[in-house]
Amino acid sequence: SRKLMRALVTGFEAFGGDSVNATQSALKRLPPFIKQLEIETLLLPVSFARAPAVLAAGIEQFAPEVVLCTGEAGDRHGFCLERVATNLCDARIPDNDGARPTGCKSIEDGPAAYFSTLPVNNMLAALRGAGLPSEISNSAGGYVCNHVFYALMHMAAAGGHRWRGGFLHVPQAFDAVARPQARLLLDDVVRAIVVALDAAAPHRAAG
Ligand code: PCA
Repeated sequence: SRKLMRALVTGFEAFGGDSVNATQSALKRLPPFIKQLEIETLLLPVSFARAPAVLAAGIEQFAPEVVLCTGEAGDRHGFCLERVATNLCDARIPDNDGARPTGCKSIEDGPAAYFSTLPVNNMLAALRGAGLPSEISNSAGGYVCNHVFYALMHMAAAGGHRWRGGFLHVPQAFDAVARPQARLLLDDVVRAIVVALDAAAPHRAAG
């Protein structure tokens, strides 16, 4: 079928005193379509309190079939397909509102964890096939990315949704001013998101 489908891709603002976030920069460079996937982008605040509602509103408005949230993880060497969101907030640094929750739950009455409902194995094979250093990660950390990923999967589990969702962590990308040391190029981040989305599209086999 040549029916158009929609994908919502989110990224984050800069945080932790940085002036850039590779995911925010990459969002601006994404194409409007990837084959029959129509791409909508949404920037999320690095805020434990505010990000989940912004995400929920975006999903409501765009009615996507696929939701891929992305965030930057400065300590990762490759692209990390997150397999599991845990019901945990455990921040090492304050978020952009100055909040630093530690050792608490993302959602008080939620289960311990949710798995991504995107085909992470397919996506990994596609990323590696495109020559992009990638792995599957079993922890999205304890900061706002995990919190948003957990909120996303909690929404998905609530039912009545036809979308599948997951999370991709990306390394820092070169920026002449802010990230002169980074070896990865922003174009590679854009390419990774495109390849991951194409492999996650519902017309593909699950894996
Ligand atoms: N990375 C952070 C939050 C925002 C972002 O891009 C994280 O990994 O939690």
